This record gives sequence, structure tokens and C-alpha cells, in this order.
Amino acid sequence: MINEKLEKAFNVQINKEFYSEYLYLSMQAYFERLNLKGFVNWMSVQVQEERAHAMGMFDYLNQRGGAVALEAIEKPQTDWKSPLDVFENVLKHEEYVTSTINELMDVAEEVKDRAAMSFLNWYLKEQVEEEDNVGNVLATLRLIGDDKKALLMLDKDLAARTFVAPVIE
Ligand code: OFO
Repeated sequence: MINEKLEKAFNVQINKEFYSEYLYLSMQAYFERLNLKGFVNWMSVQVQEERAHAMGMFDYLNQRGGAVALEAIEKPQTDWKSPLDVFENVLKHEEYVTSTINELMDVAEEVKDRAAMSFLNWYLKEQVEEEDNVGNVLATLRLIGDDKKALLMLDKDLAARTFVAPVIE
């Protein structure tokens, strides 16, 4: 049976992962309005990843005899100034999520739940990847500046991203 404090901390993080899904879905809608289909695709993959992150913790908590308690999901922002503004926000958000997973890891460490620590290691590694992916798109957007042609080229590149269901272990 999982420790009660850790169970609560997992539920907080599950909510954050669902919020991430919701935020990226809102960003996807923004890119639909701009008709940037590659960006739409990139966000839709991100949305699916966040759902997988949330469900990974959802399943784990159940497996450990804990109780999943879903909370209301905060309303996400719905408009941004530009694609650059979106990706600056994505990076900020991912850095925040990294910090909250670290906090969850701190609780697992505090209650000496080594199995949970080992499970959460996957999430910490995933965050390194997430920040790197977002950072790469952001760096390109900074280079692009106001060049519309270059933006459309990046849009084409982002159309190639595909969702591969992560194996969380
Ligand atoms: Fe779940 O990694 Fe992004 O938020």
C-alpha cells in the first residue's frame, strides 16, 4: 500500500499532466486558427504525450493500491501573440513540470519508497527530452524572426512529428 502523503503528491502531479494536455490542446487550437498545420500536428502529438504521462501515473497509483482522486483542471490560456510566444510558454511550462516532478521525487525519497523513486526516474528522463525538443523549436523560431517563408518551412518540418506511445517503466 502506498504512503498517504505520496498518494496525495501523485494525485497533484496527475492533475498537472492533465493540465498540460489541456494547455497544449489550447495551443493546438491557436495554431488551427493560424492555419499552421505542422504546428497543429506538433501540438497534437504533445497532447497525446501528456495524456500518456497522466495515465502512466494513474495506472501506477492503482497498481500500488492507491486511490486516484481527479481534481478540476484549470482553464488554460487561449491566445498568444505569435508562435514564438507559444513556444516560450511551452518551455516555461515544461521547466515548471520538471520542478514539480522533482518535488514528487522528494516526497518519494522522504517516505523511502524506492519503487516509486525508480518509477519516477522515467519521468525525470522524459523531462530532459521534453525540454530539449521544445528548446530546439524555440531556438529555430528565434532565428526565424519575422521571416514568413522560414516559418512555413519550419511548419513543414513539424508536420513530420509522430506520436509513439511511451513505455513507462
Ligand atoms: Fe508531462 O511532460 Fe510535459 O508537461
